[in-house]
Amino acid sequence: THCILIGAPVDEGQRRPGCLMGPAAYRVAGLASTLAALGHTVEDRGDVAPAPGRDQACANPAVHHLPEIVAWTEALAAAGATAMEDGLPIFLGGDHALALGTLAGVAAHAHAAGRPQFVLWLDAHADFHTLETSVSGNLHGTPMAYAAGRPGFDPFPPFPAPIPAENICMFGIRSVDPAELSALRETEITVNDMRVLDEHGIVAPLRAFLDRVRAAQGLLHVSLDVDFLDPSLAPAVGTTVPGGTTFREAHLVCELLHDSGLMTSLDLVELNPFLDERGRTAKLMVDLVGSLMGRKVFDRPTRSY
Ligand code: DIR
Ligand code: MN
Ligand code: MN
Ligand code: MN
Repeated sequence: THCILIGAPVDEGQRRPGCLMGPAAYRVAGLASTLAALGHTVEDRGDVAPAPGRDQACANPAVHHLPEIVAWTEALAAAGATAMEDGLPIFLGGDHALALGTLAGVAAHAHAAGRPQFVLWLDAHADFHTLETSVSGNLHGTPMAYAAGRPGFDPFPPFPAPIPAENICMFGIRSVDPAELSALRETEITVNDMRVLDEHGIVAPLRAFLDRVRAAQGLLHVSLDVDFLDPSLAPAVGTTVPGGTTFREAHLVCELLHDSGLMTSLDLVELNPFLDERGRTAKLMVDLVGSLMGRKVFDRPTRSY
């Protein structure tokens, strides 16, 4: 696979500075050499630099850094759509607001290619707020709503081809605000919260989703938020939520995704290296990418996919 690294040092989607150091931390933690050791080619396109933000009106006074995030969205959508032509983009965040842009970019590409776009959202949070419903005003809590085509994103470019709810699957969810919950209840989005994973494990719910992606010959964007992991494993994130996935659960998700051969783009988001313990979280994220891209202990024959 030709892996295209795209730095997205977005820091304005939340209030704890440090995510802007994420792309550098992934590079220091050996992401490129990890991919190369697995036999992939790697092209690092450096960090995206957005145009200066333009003033934007917003009725919700809590929302902050809207001009900056709109500018990031435009720049990352363009970089993402271009990279999809050339290989497998891996977006190095940056907070989760970067997914406003990456999802727009990959969805535009899928639409032009006549393929359905699917999303696997690995996160403690649903990130399903609109500009109107956000209580924190932190725009990292909005990308999934934008991509699903919810109204209330007027300052942003219209989402190119809104992703049908049936094509969206969330894993690891355990912190959802009331407005997100009532909106999610109105949709067909598959929400595999931690309770579902406790009861059914990783394999059955993930296979059910991947079978749908395969049957539709879809493109699959995976968005991996550091807080998908339990904070005891991955402390370097601004919004820790107890009760996250274990080391093996997270690797198993990645291994099954690799076996499926279906992933076509990837976000790594919310790493805040300023909160890390000597690169521990950055290295874990790089190890997970290793599993996503084919690292395994034995070459055991896998079940048909
Ligand atoms: C909360 C937290 N739902 C908010 N969101 C996220 O601020 O809207 N934390 N994404 O990581
Ligand atoms: Mn600022
Ligand atoms: Mn998130
Ligand atoms: Mn999160």
